[in-house]
Amino acid sequence: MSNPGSIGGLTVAWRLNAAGPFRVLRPYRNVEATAPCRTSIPEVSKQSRVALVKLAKGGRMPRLIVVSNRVADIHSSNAASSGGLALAMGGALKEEGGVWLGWSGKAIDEDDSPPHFETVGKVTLARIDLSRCHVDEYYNGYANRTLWPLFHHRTDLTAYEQSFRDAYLDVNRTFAHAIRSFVQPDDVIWVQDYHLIPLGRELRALGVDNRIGFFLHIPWPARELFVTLPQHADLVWSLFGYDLVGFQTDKDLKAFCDYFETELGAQPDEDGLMDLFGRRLLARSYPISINPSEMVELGRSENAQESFRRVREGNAGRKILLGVDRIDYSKGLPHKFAAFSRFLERFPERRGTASLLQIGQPSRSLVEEYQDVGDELVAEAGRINGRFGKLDWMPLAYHTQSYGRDALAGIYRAADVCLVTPLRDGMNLVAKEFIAAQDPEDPGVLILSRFAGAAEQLTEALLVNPYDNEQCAEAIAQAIDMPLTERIERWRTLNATINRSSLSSWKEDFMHDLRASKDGRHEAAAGVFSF
Ligand code: GDG
Repeated sequence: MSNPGSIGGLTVAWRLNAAGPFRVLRPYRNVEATAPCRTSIPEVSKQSRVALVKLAKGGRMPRLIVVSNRVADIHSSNAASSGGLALAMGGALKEEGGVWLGWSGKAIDEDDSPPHFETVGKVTLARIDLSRCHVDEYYNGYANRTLWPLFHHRTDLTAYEQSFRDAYLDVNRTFAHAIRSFVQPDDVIWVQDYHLIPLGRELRALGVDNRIGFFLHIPWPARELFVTLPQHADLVWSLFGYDLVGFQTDKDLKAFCDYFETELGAQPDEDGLMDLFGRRLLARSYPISINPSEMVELGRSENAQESFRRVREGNAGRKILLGVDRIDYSKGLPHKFAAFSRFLERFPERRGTASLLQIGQPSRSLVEEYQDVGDELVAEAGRINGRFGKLDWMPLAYHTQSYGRDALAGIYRAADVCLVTPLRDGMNLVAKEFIAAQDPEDPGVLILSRFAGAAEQLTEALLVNPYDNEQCAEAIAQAIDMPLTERIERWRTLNATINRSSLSSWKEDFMHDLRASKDGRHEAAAGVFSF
């Protein structure tokens, strides 16, 4: 709900804040009224181009070119920030050789830079610095204030600004030009996530005829909400620049197909192929996973043993409930705290017998809605501790520092119960990491939101509706009381599921289908297509 106004020459958009007892109006964005971002396309130097072409010739062809918003530091596998995507892409690239292109994370005063290349072994990292304006309007704007909230069904937080969309298209164009400068005929391009939906179309418009795949890490929204996006058809249509589009779950794929059926009267065939206006798109689901053996291996490390010991000793004689989430409104953290509070209220005899350890990794802190969630959690944790705490028991520990992946493996193993309760989530890798890290003889219990993509596969978890306080409080009690035989039985099934579809098989399945995909490409290369 926004209502643009003007204060002292600034355009100010207002949103309704429903957090408190009163609904107050406050600005969610302060931008100069005019000044769109400048958009000169950066040139890749001849020297860099020659070096890259040489590299391509020296390596095993064809190369994989991965493109994502950020390029991870794949040379440090234990970096606190290394998530599933970094590990998957880093692994694929190290194995096959190739290039990873994306934003460096730097905001500069000038226009977007050409990529800076860094090659280690068979992998070249290509990092682009973005102008401050683009960071604000593309990254903090269209990606994280428009697409992220909308795709997570938070239309109340979605900002529909033309300048955001313009910057989004600019940055996608910048990336496309950078790729065109070094792409070789047999290279396969794999584009990641919602930041880069139009990249395939931009590449086609530049005559890039390679195989190009796209994977969406977040959920695809319900049609009724998606159509609130101005120029929604253009965004969808731009996906026809790809040969293959992958979703996390069958549910997402279904929502995507529903859009075509209802808005355009088109339907995919049983293989997922869609023909529309003479172009062809293959759409399938590829649930992302983890490499379970990596989690088991990390669990044996010294840091894991140490964190395991410290968590257990700090909670001696008590059940340990654990949460590990990015601080994001989609993760349902305030709902989780409320469920824990309800658990303590409903079962007074259990006070002092269990503690919740919530690890919250700060993210997107320049976006106001994220600051709001962070503030709310600190206040709520204090309220719960103030209300229920005793001299020798703090019910809820809320940490915002990052842990190494090895330390995290030990923390997972030390927990009796893991609460993964997002309001909406593409997959959720924490749920899978927790299962993989457990002791097979004495495994913990997973409480999982039915709205996480992972719930489609992990049906032996205790599935809950995170909006239902009572049900979540009961699930906590059930998890704590669960007999060992039932815990083992559930865990075995969950672990078998995870082992059937690892991160490596996710990547291989997608790459296999992408390499096998054909045509549509040539028609797409021919034209500019937009609604
Ligand atoms: C998006 C989609 C989809 C967390 N704290 C620490 C830490 N983490 C790691 C976890 C896990 C990763 O971050 C979080 O992954 P999720 O899957 O839960 O969530 P998103 O970041 O929202 O990711 C999601 C995913 O993409 C992949 O497709 O599953 O649905 O939203 O790996 O372990 N890692 C370390 N220290 C921490 O303190 N090292």
